Amino acid sequence: QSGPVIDMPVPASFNELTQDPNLRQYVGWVWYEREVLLPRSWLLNALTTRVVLRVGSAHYYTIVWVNGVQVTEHEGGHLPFEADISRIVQAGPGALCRITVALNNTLTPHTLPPGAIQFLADESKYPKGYFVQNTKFDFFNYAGIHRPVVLYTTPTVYIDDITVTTAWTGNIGVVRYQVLVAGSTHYSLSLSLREKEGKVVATGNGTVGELKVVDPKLWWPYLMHENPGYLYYLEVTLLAQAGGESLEDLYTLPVGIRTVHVTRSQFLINGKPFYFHGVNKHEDADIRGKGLDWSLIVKDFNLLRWLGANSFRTSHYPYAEEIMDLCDAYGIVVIDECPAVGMRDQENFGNKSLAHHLTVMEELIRRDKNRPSVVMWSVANEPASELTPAAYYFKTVIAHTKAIDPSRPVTFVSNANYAHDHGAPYVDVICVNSYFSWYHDSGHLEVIQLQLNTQFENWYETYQKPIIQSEYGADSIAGLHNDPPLMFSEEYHKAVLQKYHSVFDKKRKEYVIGELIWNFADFMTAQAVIRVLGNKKGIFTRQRQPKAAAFILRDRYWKLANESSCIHPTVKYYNFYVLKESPFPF
Ligand code: BDP
Repeated sequence: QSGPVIDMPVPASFNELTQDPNLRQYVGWVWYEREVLLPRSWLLNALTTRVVLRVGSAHYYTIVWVNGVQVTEHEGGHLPFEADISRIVQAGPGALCRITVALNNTLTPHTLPPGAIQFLADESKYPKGYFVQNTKFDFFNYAGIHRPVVLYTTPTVYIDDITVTTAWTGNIGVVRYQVLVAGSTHYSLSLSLREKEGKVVATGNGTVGELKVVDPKLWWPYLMHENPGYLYYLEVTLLAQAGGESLEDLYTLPVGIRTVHVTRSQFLINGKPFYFHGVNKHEDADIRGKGLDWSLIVKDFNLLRWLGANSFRTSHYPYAEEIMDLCDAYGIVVIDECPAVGMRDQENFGNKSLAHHLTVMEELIRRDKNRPSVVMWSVANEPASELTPAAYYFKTVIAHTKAIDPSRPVTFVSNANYAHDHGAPYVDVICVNSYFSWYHDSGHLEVIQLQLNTQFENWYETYQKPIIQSEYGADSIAGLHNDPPLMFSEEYHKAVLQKYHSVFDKKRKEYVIGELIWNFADFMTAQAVIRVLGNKKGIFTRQRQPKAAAFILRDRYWKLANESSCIHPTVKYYNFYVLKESPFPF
């Protein structure tokens, strides 16, 4: 009944695991199914045990059944969702649990990112019923169950959510908490904040409160301190009664004590100016597409540290929680972006899109709000912000984001070429992308400095807000050389970067607060005459080997780190390999 069935790993994108071109470009429903045996102890006492199924992310629209009963549906890739499946699995005598997932990767004008199905009806050119999916974003629309699917239990009275914000003054650190409990109104909560070594430094109780830490070890970005990414651990213990038994739910949340502030020309972390010298990434690799891969994650972090990068933007969607955990632990600063990319048509700005956009921001903030590494939310990348409806649309999205999380600044990534920008008036930091001497004045390296200077001056004059160059770069095919530099050669790639850098060096003394290269690594895109097996603007190849541009950037980033007034004097170009003890047991 179901058609062909093949083995499909989870997590992974399904597109590139076979030799079948139809599966690679498939648009529509796919089905996953797996039977698992649950521990009997999970099933015996429905009054005390709650069983949950959690999906890290699935792209794009997902419906989940357990033992044939629908338990949840979710719209949107890149973010987790879960379902309480206790009643279903605890109802029957057997411990077998059949999990069925139907997933559809069709993008519409109202999804994030948006897309459109185009039917091609001319039967002299196309077979009957022929259609293609068109998107206006520049990465391949990989699909599948991209992140881990887990089953876990909690007691029936449980910690549903924790919100933590931090501050410090003088030698006192403050951790404000709010705990949400579900399942009962009768319970007790106690909290202990532990240092990394385990020593309790503050205790509290109740659902809302404040913990004070004397002489706190602050959370600092990588290269801004000799001990970056310092995390405390907040242990929250809930005690309750149910079914005549005592229940205990214990959750441990990593907490970094740090502050973030934005002035008219600076970005301050713990009161000190922070300059973003980092990258834009993609979740993208050979074979697995956007599927989570621990080896790739660790390799990428080692490359970031080799490069001397202190930050990245999660272009153009939220990244896996496993990646975010390491940012917290290593002190890599994150601009956390939602999947609003490729919004180029009028119909992407209606009420339906807006309602979904607000939900996505809520889901993203709920997931990442407690992360010290996340210093700013990005609500969109290069939408058609010149269109009239974009004004109300982005005013609403930004206001909603700030209302849910008043503790972080918000940005909106603009393309320097769009005449009128409806997002910028509402943001705290201006993020601008530009590709001088690439998409415009192609081959003319000599115009970069003038045009970039003009770009910065125009934006600053109009908005009086700090600016991040959130994308710049050029394609190069690894191993292609030409001197004098010609487009697509490694020499041209280097030259573009160097021209941009000379302007950054002037403007960073004024109001430019960061530079993020496009892109960390080559990545797959839809097929197009301007794409050679994908986008080649990576400073690393897709296999994570450095191109010439990587060495230019590495010299620069370590120089910037060493120049920065707040860098600890012992941090040198050469000792990056002295890694601190790994915080995670992977
Ligand atoms: C930028 C987009 C990015 C593209 C890049 C490019 O934000 O997604 O990949 O252009 O064309 O405008 O390389």
